[in-house]
Amino acid sequence: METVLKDSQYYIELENKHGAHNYHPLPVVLEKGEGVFVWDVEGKKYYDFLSSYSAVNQGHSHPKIVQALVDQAQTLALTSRAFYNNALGPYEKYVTNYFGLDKVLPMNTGAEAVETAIKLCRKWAYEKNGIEENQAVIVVCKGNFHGRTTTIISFSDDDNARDNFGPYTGGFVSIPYNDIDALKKVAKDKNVIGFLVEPIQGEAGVYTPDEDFIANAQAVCHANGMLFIADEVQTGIARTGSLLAVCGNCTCENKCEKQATYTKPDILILGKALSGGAYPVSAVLADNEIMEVIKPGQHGSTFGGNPIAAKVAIAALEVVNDENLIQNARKLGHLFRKEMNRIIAKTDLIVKVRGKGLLNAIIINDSPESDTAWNLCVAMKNNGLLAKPTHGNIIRFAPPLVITEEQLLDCVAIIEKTVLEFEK
Ligand code: IF1
Repeated sequence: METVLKDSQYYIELENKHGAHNYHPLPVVLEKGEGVFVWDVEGKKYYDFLSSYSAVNQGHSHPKIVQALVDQAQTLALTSRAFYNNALGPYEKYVTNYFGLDKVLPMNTGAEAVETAIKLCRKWAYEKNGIEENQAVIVVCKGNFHGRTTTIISFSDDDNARDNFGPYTGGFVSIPYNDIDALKKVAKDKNVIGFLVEPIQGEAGVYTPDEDFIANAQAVCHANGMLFIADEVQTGIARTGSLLAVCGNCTCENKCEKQATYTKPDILILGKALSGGAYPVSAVLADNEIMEVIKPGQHGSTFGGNPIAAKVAIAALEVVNDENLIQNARKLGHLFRKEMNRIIAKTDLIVKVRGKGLLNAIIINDSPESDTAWNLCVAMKNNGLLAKPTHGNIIRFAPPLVITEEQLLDCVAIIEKTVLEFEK
């Protein structure tokens, strides 16, 4: 029998041959993860500085989350919502209390949760706000990323995400990010019923708006009969050094609904880290007067609110509290940006670092069309740290939030060494 060498190249070729080419991964094949580390099939160990796009905030294979997953999988995995199950109710109580909104609608992926929020906002506008049939308009921002469905890509301005997937869904208007005057202007139209926004634009390159933008945007929404819809799929659940990015810079210990600077969304969208990466779990939260417009049969999902998801999400949210991930992300975020600025002073290769908590990006001194950021990521990979470029010349840095100060400084040393050795 022929023996096949199952090295990285083998698995890369397998994906190339049998998988759709809808991604361009860094050439590394992972087989194991634990905390902040992942290992490739050759046994090489890396720091994960992407965290599966901020899904693995709690670290890879967190024992408490894995235990919840295994226990529930062995007991009851799926009932559909045709029947009640004894895991969903306790989760709904827990998650609504955790985020300070009355009700939750459970889904699976981020894009599904965004779709849910759009449907909820529209239905509320027609039934509670007197908008005429089919006239509702939702405001979104240029440079947004909210997922991959046909409706969501309809209001993307990323050609790659959008081109040749038409015809597109109407009912959206786009304004520049961080432009409160533009929001005020479009809000005057009575058919404009909501503002869907990322509190920090992740895909656009970790673009942080002015300190007061989110609070001002909510105020504009409320003054004009609009719902303020926060997409915290990427920024939520401790990533930016607060429970939610809409919590701003408040120093209170994790009691978000009491924070002075908390801008409570009318509709809150969560995904990714809601499961710590163990399972696809997303959610839309809103207060009763909004959520009650959805009646039986009007929205749902086979897997949404399944017992495994419910147990996994509780465990994932408990870990955030147990291990003080909010405080850690905030503290180490400051340290990380300080260290990056120290490196920037020594090199022409990096122009700038920006971000909040442990969602950060460095801007590479080359054009978005260049392959410099990609090559730098390959070089960092070879030195034991995994990160990925976005928009050509930006590299996002988002380690699991369980990272220690010592590990973070170890990563800074890898980044520094790679940058200083790097030849364009
Ligand atoms: C891909 C980025 C991250 C999101 C926000 C909804 C969703 C996402 C704010 C949809 C998803 C992803 C998906 C991933 C790349 C990615 C991403 F690079 F595009 F910006 F995270 F950094 N709202 N973000 O960021 O969630 O349906 O994927 O569960 O390859 O599409 P999903």
